[in-house]
Amino acid sequence: MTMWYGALIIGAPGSGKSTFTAGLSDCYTQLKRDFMTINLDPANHVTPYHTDADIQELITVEDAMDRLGLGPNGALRYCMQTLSANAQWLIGKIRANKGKYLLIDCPGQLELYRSEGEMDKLIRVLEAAGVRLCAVHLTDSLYCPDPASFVSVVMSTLSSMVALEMPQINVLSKADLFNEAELPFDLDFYTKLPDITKLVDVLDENPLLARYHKLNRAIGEVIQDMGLVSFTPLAIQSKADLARLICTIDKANGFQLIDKDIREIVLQYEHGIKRLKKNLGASVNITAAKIIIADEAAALCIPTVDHWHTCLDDEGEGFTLTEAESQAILEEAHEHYKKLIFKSRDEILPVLKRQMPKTHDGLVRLVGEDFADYDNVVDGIGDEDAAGFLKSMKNRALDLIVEWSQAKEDRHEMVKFMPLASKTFSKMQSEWDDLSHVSKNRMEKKTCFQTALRLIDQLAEEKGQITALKKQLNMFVAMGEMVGAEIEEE
Ligand SMILES: Nc1nc2c(ncn2[C@@H]2O[C@H](COP(=O)(O)OP(=O)(O)OP(=O)(O)O)[C@@H](O)[C@H]2O)c(=O)[nH]1
Ligand SMILES: [Mg+2]
Repeated sequence: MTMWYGALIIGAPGSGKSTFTAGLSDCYTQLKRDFMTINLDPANHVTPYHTDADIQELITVEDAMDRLGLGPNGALRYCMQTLSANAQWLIGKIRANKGKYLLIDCPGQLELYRSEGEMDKLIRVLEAAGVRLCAVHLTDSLYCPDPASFVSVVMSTLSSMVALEMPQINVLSKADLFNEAELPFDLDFYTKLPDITKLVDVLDENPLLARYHKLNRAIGEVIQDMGLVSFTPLAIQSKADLARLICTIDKANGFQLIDKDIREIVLQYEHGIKRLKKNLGASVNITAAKIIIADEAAALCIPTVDHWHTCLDDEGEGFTLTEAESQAILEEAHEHYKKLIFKSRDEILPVLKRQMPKTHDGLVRLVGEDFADYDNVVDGIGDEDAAGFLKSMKNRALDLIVEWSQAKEDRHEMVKFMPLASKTFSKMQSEWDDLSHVSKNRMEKKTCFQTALRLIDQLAEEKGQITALKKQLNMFVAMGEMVGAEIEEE
């Protein structure tokens, strides 16, 4: 399911929501984060940011006031009800911007943020469509000098936290206007709220409010007992404040995790994924490939990502033949193999070049001109035993090709060739068995041979090719042994 992450920017009228949306837009542009801005405030005629979707395309407060004779607040609620009823309009806008981070600027009227209210319903619909939001609730620090107002805005902050049932970050906006000298407490007190009942004590100093001492204390205790509200100060000009908030929001809505994951995949795995698709088919199961590589990496005691790079991030094209190339090689082999005779291993490539150029080119792409690429890899392992094994394997295979080229046209010679080939394969197997674990691991770290075989066998469009090949080889070795025993008896 496609997911969208974003911030739902809420708070009382004038608390700085639109300014904050604009501040985040600027930062995201600088950070090169793909985002879209959505204005859900039907009274926001001018926004300090570019809007990608705007509720005013659907309805405006003036429309509602004119047509239904409603006052500004009633009209706003009507607009939000219209939006709720037409949530698919908004979802369509979001779906058209796949994977973009959402910045949603909301209206300020507190009554919209009740439980089961207009915003609550809209949020649930968005959640069902795969939108993961974090509410950012702005509170104007201009309320700090008046304890009664401040207690009331803290209450409304708490109320939206409880009603909306979603992660919420509380911001004390316009922190640059906070003037400690004029206030009974410092900024830390207003943001961390260690004991809000102290503000209630200040209220008691006002004879008018002292009459409501019990009520005020009860409200203070509700806030205190909930222990949910604290604020992050924000001065919109401060990039440091914005950066801190961006990190907090990303953590709260889960974007931090996915963002890391996407970046990891894009940066660390992108090239390898392309190569896997090219070599094993576009529908190759990338997760299964990662599991195989992780498994092999664990056996080698190296990080998965390192092994992934070695196995798949070859800067060159790697050994891939198009279907047409493979077909051409098969046809060429079918036509010319009978005339093919090598006197020694050194003749193999030159003779192929003359008689079967397509096959020659394919082979050179795999091993390099004159086996140079093969030899480079072998020398790069940095392990004498492993290098010795691989060189011996190459020579044994080439010698076998020489023998086969000479025997293939003579049935009697072919009978003798079978036990010879069988012995060669058995020797290769025992040389492999004799190789120490350390050498095998060093070899695998450089060549990814074992890993590549597993990837091909388990993930290529036609599965089990390597397993089938091993079975055939085992059968061939057994047959060779049988034939060899018979020849000896004769
Ligand atoms: N000094 C200062 N002023 C700010 C800050 N943030 C916003 N303002 C100002 O506060 C006023 C209100 O800001 P808006 O962004 O329009 O607030 P709003 O919450 O979107 O308002 P409504 O859409 O009417 O609900 C504007 O004049 C802003 O310039 C800030 O961090 N510091
Ligand atoms: Mg606004």
